[in-house]
Amino acid sequence: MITTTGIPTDLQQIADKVKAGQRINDEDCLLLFEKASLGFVGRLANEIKERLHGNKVFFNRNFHIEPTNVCVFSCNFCSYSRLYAHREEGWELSIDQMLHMVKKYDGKPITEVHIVGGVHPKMDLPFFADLLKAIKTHRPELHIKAFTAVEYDYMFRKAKVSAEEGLKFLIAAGLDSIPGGGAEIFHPEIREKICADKVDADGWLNIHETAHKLGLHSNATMLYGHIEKYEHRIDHMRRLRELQDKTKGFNTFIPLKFRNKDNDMSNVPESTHIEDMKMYAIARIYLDNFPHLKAYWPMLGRQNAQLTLSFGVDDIDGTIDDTTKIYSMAGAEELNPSMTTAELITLIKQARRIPIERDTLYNEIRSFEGIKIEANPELN
Ligand code: V47
Ligand code: SF4
Repeated sequence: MITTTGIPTDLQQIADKVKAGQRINDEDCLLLFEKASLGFVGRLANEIKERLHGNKVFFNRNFHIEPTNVCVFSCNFCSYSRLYAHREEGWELSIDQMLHMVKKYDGKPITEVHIVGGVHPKMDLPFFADLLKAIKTHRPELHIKAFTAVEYDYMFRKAKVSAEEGLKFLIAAGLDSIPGGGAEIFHPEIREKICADKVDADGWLNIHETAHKLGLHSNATMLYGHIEKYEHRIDHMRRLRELQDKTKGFNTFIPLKFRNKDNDMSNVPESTHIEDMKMYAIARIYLDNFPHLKAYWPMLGRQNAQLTLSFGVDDIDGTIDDTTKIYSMAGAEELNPSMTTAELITLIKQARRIPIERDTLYNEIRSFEGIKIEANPELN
């Protein structure tokens, strides 16, 4: 059946639900993936984005520390890690080296350090607690967003502590929030094929639920565009939506496009740009209880990240300052990911949006509406 506007009735019913602020179900979501045009989902997602945040697009000033790329796990999509047996090919940073990286930003208006890396058998819970303490002692106001649920699961099991005990210990040392990595695809049919040996869906969700109960906020990711089917993406988002209903602890959802360079899944083609934009739009429509949707520009590239701002995205992460290797090693366009604040602002303004600098928890620091960015050295 087709409506007078030319839109199939089933799709029109979904549009009516979204416009009325109602939640769509899994069948609706599958229909959007399979049948809806990019324009159709894009319009709906944009409506939701503007209802939530008007014309604002958020960014922050951050840098990454990747303590090591040595990893006990062997995820097939990972281009970044080196097994412990080949650790001479990777890197292992000491606390002093990492503190030195933090000190490079002394006097600069950075608000967040994002710490994530491989799972190294010798970097344990006391080591990371000492790292957090050293950073907080040096710069107490710097927000530390650190370690994925995969890293927590390993370090807590090794230390023989529960998620609650381990997280409390790290919060006391300076942990402020948790990034969204390690989620990949929750469904066991796919998880067993792409990352069989690391924490499963329940373990990942349990760590985030525990963190939320302890008052921490966290993010959630999904690695899409490889061997998974739409049903697996929907299953993944449903589990996140259910947990968010319980805890309200997630800040943002970050779809991560699978990149296929130099990994054991290099034979799997990457998704098209149209598929990427549809993924963002449908995530915005389905995850009605997630306040934010982030496009991570080092992985998508600047121009595609800019395009997502018309497909439901309200956040493009941070300046990064060339401090992450995960995506460049996997084939992302951004070989040396770094943008000045002025470049981030320009990118957002070119999409006719209002750039808002935020902190990690989305408190607004400064609006750049109407501010001339040329010849403003503070933004470089
Ligand atoms: O979990 C690894 C992904 C993630 C590949 O919370 C790959 O603000 C694509 O989670 N192709 C880690 N993706 C990074 C991450 C993240 C990034 C930015 C911001 C936040 C946040 C979190 O990177 C891993 C995995 O899903 N990844 N290899 C690859 N070949
Ligand atoms: Fe290790 Fe993470 Fe790479 Fe998996 S994705 S091999 S857990 S570094």
